[in-house]
Amino acid sequence: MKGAEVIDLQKEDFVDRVFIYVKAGDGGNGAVSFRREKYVPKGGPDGGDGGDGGFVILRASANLSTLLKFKHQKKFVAENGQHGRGKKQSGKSGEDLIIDVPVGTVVKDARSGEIIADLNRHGMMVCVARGGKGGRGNAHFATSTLRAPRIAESGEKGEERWLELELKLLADAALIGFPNVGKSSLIAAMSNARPKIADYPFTTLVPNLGVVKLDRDVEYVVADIPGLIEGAHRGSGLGNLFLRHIERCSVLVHVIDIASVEGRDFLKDYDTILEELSKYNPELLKKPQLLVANKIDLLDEDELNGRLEKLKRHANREIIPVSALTRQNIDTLKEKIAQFVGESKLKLSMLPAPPFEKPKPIKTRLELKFDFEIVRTKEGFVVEGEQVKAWLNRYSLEHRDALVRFLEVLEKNGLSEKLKQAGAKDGDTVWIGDYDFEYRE
Ligand SMILES: Nc1nc2c(ncn2[C@@H]2O[C@H](COP(=O)(O)OP(=O)(O)OP(=O)(O)O)[C@@H](O)[C@H]2O)c(=O)[nH]1
Ligand SMILES: [Mg+2]
Repeated sequence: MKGAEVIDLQKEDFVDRVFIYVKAGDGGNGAVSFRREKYVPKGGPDGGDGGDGGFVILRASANLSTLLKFKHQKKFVAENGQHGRGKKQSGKSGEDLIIDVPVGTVVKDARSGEIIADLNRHGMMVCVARGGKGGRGNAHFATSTLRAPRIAESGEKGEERWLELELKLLADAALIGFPNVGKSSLIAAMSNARPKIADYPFTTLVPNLGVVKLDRDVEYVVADIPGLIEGAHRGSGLGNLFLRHIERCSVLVHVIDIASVEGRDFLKDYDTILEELSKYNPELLKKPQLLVANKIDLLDEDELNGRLEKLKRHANREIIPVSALTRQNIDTLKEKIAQFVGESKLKLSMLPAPPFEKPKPIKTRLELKFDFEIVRTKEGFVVEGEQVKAWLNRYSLEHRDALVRFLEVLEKNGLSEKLKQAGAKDGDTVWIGDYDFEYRE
């Protein structure tokens, strides 16, 4: 069992926040390839398509309570699509990367601050980066006039972005009970939370949260709620301010001072707390409740056993005797709470997940009609524009046919005319991306 971990909590809002980088997979390139057969000198084109890049998807999971795991890993990259090959073999698509986050995580674009999703139900998913579409192989480009096309598409780049994940931390389990019974001492013994502990009532003024981590996959958040007293539901003491925190927890951990240090009767304490809970909201009593008898170090064995027996008969539920001071039985308590919390999470995780429709991979639109500019530089005339860039990304012009085709498209959009206007003369150099030509009128 590993030690507990604690989040640096801001007292007022208990917000857990992390920034992560996500990158979807790039699409694989289409292949330029020709069939080779015996006795057939020139086979047809058979270059396969590239696979699509994997997506990055966030998924809400009831089994997580915090964003702690993102303190260690911040970079998430989905797999690229594989390139197409000869014999019309398509490249494999990249695996999607699914990242689990706790239910209640709000996902924002870190740059714009725009809210992308509020993942408030178990199983809810949102795509945060779309994979790039794979490029088509040359098998797609054969026409009656171009029977052996040397042309194929490159895969599109996958999306990438920084995300801000924000979680309003809610406790899974609430430690409740009279003042001074040792709630803060217990949260200190179970987690790394370091609340103030003192021998006077109402030491704790606002709930403290601590994260208890049993192993890699089991973690939960406990809240140390300020002491409740008789009349709390009406506003006596501090308790009523925090009863609504208790409403949001799935498990109640009811702490009793079995040694009666303050001279009160522990049976009466037990009843009073239940009564206050039920007067505030009767639904609270339906929550799973663990009964913890604290301060067992102050009693000798006979006395302790007698009292535990009495409490058991009175409350008719399982009791965990512990000492926050000597840490006796604290591990058992941690595991018992984990079990209770786990059961309530399991119920949540069995609800059907909301439907999710995966969006289409990224594919830039190539317009046949578009505008571009001619920029005169020392090296020659450069053809520039958004659509020019898109075409250059899509086709690698080292294949002659792709180059010819793109030049045709540019010509239809007035390439020669524009060059002339820009002052190009016979023999001048023209640049399109990394490729250069000689201008002829
Ligand atoms: N002997 C003994 N003393 C304990 C134990 N647990 C807590 N105490 C003492 O009991 C007193 C109250 O403990 P806290 O943890 O502050 O109690 P609390 O329930 O958080 O009290 P409030 O915040 O006032 O509601 C302190 O003096 C603790 O040292 C225990 O297991 N054994
Ligand atoms: Mg306290």
